[in-house]
Amino acid sequence: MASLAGACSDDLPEVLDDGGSSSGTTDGTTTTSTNTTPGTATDSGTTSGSEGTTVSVDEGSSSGGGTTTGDDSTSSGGETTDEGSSSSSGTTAGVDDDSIYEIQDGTIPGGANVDVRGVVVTGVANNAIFVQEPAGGQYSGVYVYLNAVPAVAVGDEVDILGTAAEFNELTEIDASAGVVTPTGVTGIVVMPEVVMQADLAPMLAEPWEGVLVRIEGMPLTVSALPGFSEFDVNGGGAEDTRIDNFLYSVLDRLGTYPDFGVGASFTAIQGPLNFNFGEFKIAPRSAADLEGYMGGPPIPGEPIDNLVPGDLVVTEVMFDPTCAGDECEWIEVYNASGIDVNLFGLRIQDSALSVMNQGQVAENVLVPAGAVVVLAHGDAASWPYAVPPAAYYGGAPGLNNGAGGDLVAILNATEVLDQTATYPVFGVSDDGISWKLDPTMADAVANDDPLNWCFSTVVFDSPAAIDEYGSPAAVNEAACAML
Ligand SMILES: [Ca+2]
Ligand SMILES: [Ca+2]
Ligand SMILES: [Ca+2]
Ligand SMILES: [Ca+2]
Repeated sequence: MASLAGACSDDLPEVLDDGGSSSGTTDGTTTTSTNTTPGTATDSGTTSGSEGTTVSVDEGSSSGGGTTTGDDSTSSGGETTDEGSSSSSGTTAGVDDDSIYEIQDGTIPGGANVDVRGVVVTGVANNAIFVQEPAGGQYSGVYVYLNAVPAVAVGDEVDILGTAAEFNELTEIDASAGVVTPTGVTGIVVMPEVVMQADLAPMLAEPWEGVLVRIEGMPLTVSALPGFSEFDVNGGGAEDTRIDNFLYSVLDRLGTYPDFGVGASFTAIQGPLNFNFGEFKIAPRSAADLEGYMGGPPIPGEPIDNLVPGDLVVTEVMFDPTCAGDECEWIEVYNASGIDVNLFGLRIQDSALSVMNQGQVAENVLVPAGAVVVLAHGDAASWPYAVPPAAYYGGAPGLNNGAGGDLVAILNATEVLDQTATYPVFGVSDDGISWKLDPTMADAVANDDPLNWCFSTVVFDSPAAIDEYGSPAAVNEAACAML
């Protein structure tokens, strides 16, 4: 998965949007923040569904490759190398066809230019694809970084010119300066390799990296929600398998998966085996890759995907707490819907309004009608206050402390449910003082007006012996602090 990190590096800076004084320390959070990055590339799957379109084609190679790769795909007998097929395909004469096997098993070193022909697209992300040798087997798949929206679809046969790369333990073809050329053959069905969950244990999974794999269980039960819109499943053995949101996100489609959570289950899950942040992950590509869904225990409260803009209101924003690196930023959310709501899946963004830079509530948070709750950046380890928040949303977004201020937006799977006005900043004067909405103006339209907000006047906690001002999970006071 070397490339994912490489692939995403372009996006990383934007994650750290906490421009304020804290930026140095905020960098520390990058690990977590960036983890969101691959995750949230999610809906790319759909975006890139822009099939039909043609990729920028190198006509030189495609003219030769068209026939060659056609042959390649039919000669799916030998799984060892391409050599058999390339030699067998007389048309290829003179073309040295590198295979994915050679790239994945190290025969071709990182940094080498590669010319891979007649491989099949098995997954499409927003700036990358997975491809596989039609013969399948171990070492048959690889991640291909494009740095552009792929103009190919699952099942397309392609030729690839690029560079073999190994980065953060991920093997990839970097085709960002190369070319991916459809041969014109489409609709090729690559059968997934059925593996045991134990085969995907960290020490054993390497040969399957990039390969379309499938696990089956009786059933595969959701065992954990680690955040970042991913989840773990367990079919009864010792090994949990992480399910990625890189190509398709269940957590962003909770309407499709009612009562999703720990205890929900599937009978089979398949997708290319991704690798990032030290974990192998199966990346399903569509609902079809997630078979036999059964909901878990009923989840209390109305799911956020049934809410409409205005049902939830952001009423308070601690954008510059005094803790290190602003790891303990928090927001307050008011349930104005009139019914009890469950915030599971709620996404939190800042002024970038970017899925590349968002947090998400990954647990059930029941908010009774009319109640306010606190949602916090980071995790419990970085929370300095006596009263815990209702939930943590992870390492992104970072709310800007610097010039221009920032805002908070909260979203369900499909739309912004509420967005605040842009808060003003006052340098060190606003440190540890929350920005709060006038309690008589607690609605999603009134909070668009910065004149309905001001800074807090009441001390709520004194971590590290420094007074901090705000009213987390309590109705805001009317008074305003003058900064
Ligand atoms: Ca901040
Ligand atoms: Ca400040
Ligand atoms: Ca609003
Ligand atoms: Ca409050």
